[in-house]
Amino acid sequence: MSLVSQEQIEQYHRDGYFILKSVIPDAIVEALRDECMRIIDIYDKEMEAKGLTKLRINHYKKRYFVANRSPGSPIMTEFLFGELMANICRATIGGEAYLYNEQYVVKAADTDTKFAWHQDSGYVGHYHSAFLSCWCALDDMSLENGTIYILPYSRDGRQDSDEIAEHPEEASSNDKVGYHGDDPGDPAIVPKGSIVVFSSRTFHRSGANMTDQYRRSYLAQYSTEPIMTKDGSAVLVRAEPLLRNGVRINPGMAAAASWAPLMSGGGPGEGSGAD
Ligand SMILES: O=C(O)CCC(=O)C(=O)O
Repeated sequence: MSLVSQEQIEQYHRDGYFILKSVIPDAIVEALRDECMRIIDIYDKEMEAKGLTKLRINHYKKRYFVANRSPGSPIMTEFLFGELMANICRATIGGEAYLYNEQYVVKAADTDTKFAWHQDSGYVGHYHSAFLSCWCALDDMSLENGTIYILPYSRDGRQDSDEIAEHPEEASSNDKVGYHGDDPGDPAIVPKGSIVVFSSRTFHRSGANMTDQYRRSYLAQYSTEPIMTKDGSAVLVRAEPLLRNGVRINPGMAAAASWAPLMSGGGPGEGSGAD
């Protein structure tokens, strides 16, 4: 049986998302979690050195979006360019896929850690083809620890599922907010190792972490073509090929070697504007 069922493919096109439960092996979840904590530790030290408690949408010891650290990490690179992600891309966006962005999203034990309704496309800032977001749960996800909530297309009020809403910035958090209705969305209550797969046009949010444990996710995003800056002169974040004609053309480390690490720029949390 293939990883993604026909029913899930239909749900992706109809509702904008589907869920794969417990598909990441435990050892990989643990390795990604270890990398996450190592990277957050470095990030904390960077914020401390700069004397910052808020850096774009990052809030010291509360909520972190740390993007595009995979070039320094073999485990992250193997995961991003491995067969699991390749399978999900083939089933959703098809045989051409580029890594666009990747980031850890960490909520520390703090009630001030919710993240506002948005489309990932709302963080890009100009029109682009929809891309794919694979939100990987590195901890068991619950209402209490601030899982994500998804709003299916049929409930988000848009006329056209390709539409990117306006995303004005919320002053207190710097979050961009794209949905202002009162639908709470559907929470993804999933065990660690699960993946919520959704389109960059799908509205989602996440709750506050009310527990005394970290809540960690890893978001891997893939586009069907390079996503460029508005004037088309440069790649916006990343455009490293994963699939061409459905075939994995970059298994292993080649992408990491050919890409200069962005240590202080790139992802949503770090200033590219893309989420
Ligand atoms: O992990 C989360 O809390 C949500 C992350 C998210 O929505 C995003 O990065 O687009």
